[in-house]
Amino acid sequence: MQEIKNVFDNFKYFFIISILAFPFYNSLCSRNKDLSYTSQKFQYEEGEGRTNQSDFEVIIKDLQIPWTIIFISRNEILITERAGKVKIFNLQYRRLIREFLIEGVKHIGEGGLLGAAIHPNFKENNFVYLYYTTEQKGNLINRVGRYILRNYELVKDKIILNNIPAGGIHNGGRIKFGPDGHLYITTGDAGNSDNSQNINSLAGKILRVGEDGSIPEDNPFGNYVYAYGIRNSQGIAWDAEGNLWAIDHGRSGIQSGLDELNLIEKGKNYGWPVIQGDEKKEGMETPITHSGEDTTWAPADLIYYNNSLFFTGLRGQAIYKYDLINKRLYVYFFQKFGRLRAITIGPDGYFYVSTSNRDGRGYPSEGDDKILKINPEIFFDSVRYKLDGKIYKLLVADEPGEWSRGLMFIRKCTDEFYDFSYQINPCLNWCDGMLFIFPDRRVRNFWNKNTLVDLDIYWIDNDKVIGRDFLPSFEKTRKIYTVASPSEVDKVVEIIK
Ligand SMILES: [Ca+2]
Repeated sequence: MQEIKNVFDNFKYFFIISILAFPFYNSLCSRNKDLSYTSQKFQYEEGEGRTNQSDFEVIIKDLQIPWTIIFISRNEILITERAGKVKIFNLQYRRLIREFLIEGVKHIGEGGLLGAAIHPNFKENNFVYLYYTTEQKGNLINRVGRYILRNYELVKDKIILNNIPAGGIHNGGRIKFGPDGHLYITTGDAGNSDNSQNINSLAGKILRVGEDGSIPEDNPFGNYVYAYGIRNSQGIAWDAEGNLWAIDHGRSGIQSGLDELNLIEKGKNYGWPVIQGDEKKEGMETPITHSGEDTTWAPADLIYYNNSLFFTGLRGQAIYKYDLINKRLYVYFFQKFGRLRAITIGPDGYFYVSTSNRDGRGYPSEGDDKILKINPEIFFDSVRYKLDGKIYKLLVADEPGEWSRGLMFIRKCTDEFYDFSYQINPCLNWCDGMLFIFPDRRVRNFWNKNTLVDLDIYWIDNDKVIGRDFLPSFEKTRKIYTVASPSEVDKVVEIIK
């Protein structure tokens, strides 16, 4: 009975749509006949959601908790595995060419062989820096050691920084050379949150160390500490202006959430454990953005690319993009590969990302852990359609205005025009553009708020508008495909006035 009623309802809506839309449709077509693509068949490219096969590929399989990926030459990557191995792969042949077991690594809980970095003059001095958990006089500590990688042999050189407090959890572990030539090291509170506010402890900090382990003269407290009040940062990156950014894990347990993205300045206090989320306190820094109380990113690594910060999510199981211009957060590949950890950009301009499904908190699938190669273009104009052999892009809106997640998505409407008429949110406070198309809940009543003509789609090819449609014409084709998978919300077609 319910079903019959639905069908009736749907039919009713179709009727209303047709009546409402008819004059607009006519006027649009008569204005610009060559923009009519309505009779042609749209075909979404193979792949899931907005991603095509060519947008990402698995290039290495069967790793054990890869923690860091760094390029040591155009075709060679160095990977750390948390259990204690450094592996070097040739990407051209996709082959493991060397592996080294790092002496002394204690793989306990979240500790083990974590970060790696190469010296800015690596080509000359062959210096590789490794951050790892080890045991010293019966105590668990974290340490940064320098190694020399020459002729495919990795030789221990010296300890750069020792006695960073370690624990079963919160070992930090990301290391990167900054634009100033110093080595930056993220540490966690090692399970003792008091460490974070203590500027004499190396735990819960962002540290800044000379390439040889010295204390840079202009460090703020005369020791290795560069910034404090950190809970467990595992990712830092500098943007094009040289600003330092860091992700930080927020509280865990039942109340897990409030993961942070912070703009890091020398000597500043990032609040843990005194303030969280939006809380403010004099002398402490509130994050630029955070995940909210009910969402956990578990951010694991951070890079900067094209006015955006990208970070991976372990528990969040996604790649996140924070757009520094419109200050919005976008979510990609949600739950597609499981837990994600390392992310880097190769000399070829592609992103390289590792899964972390074998770290005891995931569900490994065949081939885990993997290294994925991802075309970064998909994070910027990822919405593509194939039409008669040509690929068209729909651009991303910078500021879609008042719309909520999942609003307005026309999802695989197949042959049934009825599919339009399912309710998602009462829609659109913004009907002044065109837009469309968002996951997963379907659309109903969206013509109620304004007139139907407000809902246009513009087809864009190489940044030129080459076609335009609006709802009734889609109904005619009766074939519409997704622009993003339901889980990859937060993408909008650009509004062109
Ligand atoms: Ca904080």
